[in-house]
Amino acid sequence: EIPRVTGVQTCALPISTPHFTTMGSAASVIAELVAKDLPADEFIGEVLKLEAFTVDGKCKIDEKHHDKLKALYAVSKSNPTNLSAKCFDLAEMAGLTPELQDRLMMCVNSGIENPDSGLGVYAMQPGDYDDLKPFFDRVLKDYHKIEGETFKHESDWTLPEDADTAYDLSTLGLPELSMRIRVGRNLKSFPLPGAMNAENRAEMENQLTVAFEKLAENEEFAGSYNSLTPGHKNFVDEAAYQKLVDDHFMFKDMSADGYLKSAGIASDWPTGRGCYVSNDKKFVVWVGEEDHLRIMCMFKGTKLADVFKKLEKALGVVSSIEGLEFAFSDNVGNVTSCPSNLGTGMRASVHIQLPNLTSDGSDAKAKEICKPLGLSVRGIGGEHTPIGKDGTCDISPSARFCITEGQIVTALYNGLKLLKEEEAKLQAMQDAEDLAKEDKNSSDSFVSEKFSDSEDDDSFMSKSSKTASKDDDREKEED
Ligand code: ADP
Ligand code: DAR
Repeated sequence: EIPRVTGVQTCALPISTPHFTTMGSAASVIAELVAKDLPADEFIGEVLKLEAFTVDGKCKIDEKHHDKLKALYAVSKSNPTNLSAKCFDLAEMAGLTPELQDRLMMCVNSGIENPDSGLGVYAMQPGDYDDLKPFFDRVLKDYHKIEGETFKHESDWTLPEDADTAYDLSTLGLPELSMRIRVGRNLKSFPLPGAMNAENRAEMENQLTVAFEKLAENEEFAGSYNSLTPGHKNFVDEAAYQKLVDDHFMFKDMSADGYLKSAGIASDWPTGRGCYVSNDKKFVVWVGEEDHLRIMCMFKGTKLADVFKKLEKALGVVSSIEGLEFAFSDNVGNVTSCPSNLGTGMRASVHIQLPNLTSDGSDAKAKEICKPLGLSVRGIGGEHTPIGKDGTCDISPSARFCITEGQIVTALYNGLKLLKEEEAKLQAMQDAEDLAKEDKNSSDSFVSEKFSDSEDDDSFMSKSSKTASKDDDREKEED
């Protein structure tokens, strides 16, 4: 374990981490190397030769990782907000066992291959958040804006007693909206999606198919499973798959998502992927997307509490099915592939028309207004898709971690209240503008009518001055 130094500040030790490590003489040598502003590969190459990174003349970090580490350092310079690079500590990695070094490099691969990643990190094993805690704690604190040294996620599905009425969107003057709340869950008995092979994926799907057959016996959540795996007894063809996607019951082709591909999460597509849809179409379970399971309730209405309580009940039924034990950590709650979903794994959204905030056809203004409200804006096809032509946006609270499930629904209601006020302000401004235009048009048409039959073709001003002079003559006569 390399002890840590503090107080030595520089732009970037190996991977632009604010953390320095006590490496005695190495600290000053590294500072000299940093000052040389060497190309990333040269810099890392020199650092890894230092005594602090070697034992018996051999680098503590396996050679197979060196090129990726050089690329990660380059990302830390080109994309300093990419958390896979920003939060990485090379000296810390040198102190890990070879197995943990391998796991850590898998976790940051998406960020290395996609420098524009906001996070660039995905967990690969259910235990990664605990086994690689120093690194993941830095990522979680940065991404979820957690103050203070320690944090602990607590889940709580409690809503205020009056939530049925208090969180009724009709109180905001909103019509029935498409409401959806989903949670990401992973089975503790498998690697997370990024580290699964085709065999894992098929085996997990077969286990879940049996679980879904038990679920089909439940009166409220009875339904059927649709598999994309060729040869699976519930296999559906391309047309049926596309219909499920268009109806928002199924996820898009993951192989099109570069971030998920680099993380290994989209591997072996479409093996082991599918969706369970209840007969009433209000309850859906995705299999094999970014998490093993995405469990969701979705229907049109105004009562957020209805969809929340239905999901809570559904989750109770699913998690009671034998063999379905979810990966959970006392520190970080429900374990998810992406740190952005950790803890609750919950995204609560509505599809709402925002014609004024999207009047330029983009989501830019909506995102600008929503960000300070703690809301995310997505397109009608979900993440990385465009908003609707009618200005429909997918609005959801951004927070998932170190917030309770009940607080997320509260955040959605309160956010929509403020968002509606912003939309109304723009509408009022638009109405005033329209009125002013109408007034101008009507006065213009009045004037043009008044003078339309005059013999001379004077300009309006000369015409009006003529009117004024006639009025003067009349006043003089009266006097
Ligand atoms: P996730 O919510 O699981 O992070 P996405 O944002 O990609 O994933 O959305 C997945 C699918 O769910 C997309 O087809 C999207 O249109 C749909 N969706 C999300 N929110 C709603 C909603 N409130 N009503 C209807 N469909 C929704
Ligand atoms: N492109 C990834 C997305 C992170 C959040 N979205 C998820 N998990 N679907 C990034 O790191 O930017």
